[in-house]
Amino acid sequence: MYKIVAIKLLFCLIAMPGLADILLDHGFVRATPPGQKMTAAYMCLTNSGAEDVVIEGVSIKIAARTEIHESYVRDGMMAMRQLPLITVPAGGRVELVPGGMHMMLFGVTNPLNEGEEVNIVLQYKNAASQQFYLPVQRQRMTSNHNTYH
Ligand SMILES: [Cu+2]
Repeated sequence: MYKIVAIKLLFCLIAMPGLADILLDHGFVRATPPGQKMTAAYMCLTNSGAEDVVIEGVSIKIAARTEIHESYVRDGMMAMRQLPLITVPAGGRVELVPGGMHMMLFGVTNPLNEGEEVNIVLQYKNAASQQFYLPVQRQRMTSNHNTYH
């Protein structure tokens, strides 16, 4: 009994410093057919806190490496560039959607099937981290008709 209370207290103490107020919704990882080692994750991040939250690392277990990317148009062609971090402003919202910012997963060894869940850990600059689960979904129609990212 006392042991359980003590353990719970310990977790609270660990979680408290710099506990980020990030809410994740509309998240999904795009399903992969066998043989495809790369895919992308999308999500909306809302910061209900009074301070900006800077995401400087992303770790997704089923991928060897995850990068923060941004799609943009260069000479009429879709291109991507890597971003060092994502800042979710205090009281603000950042949307990672097909055709815009996204997380790029490299080294995905097993096919991702619709209905599965993927563990994702966001590492914040203040050393706190937060864990989420994203569902795997097939290609989703988007308003900008972008089919690449
Ligand atoms: Cu990308």
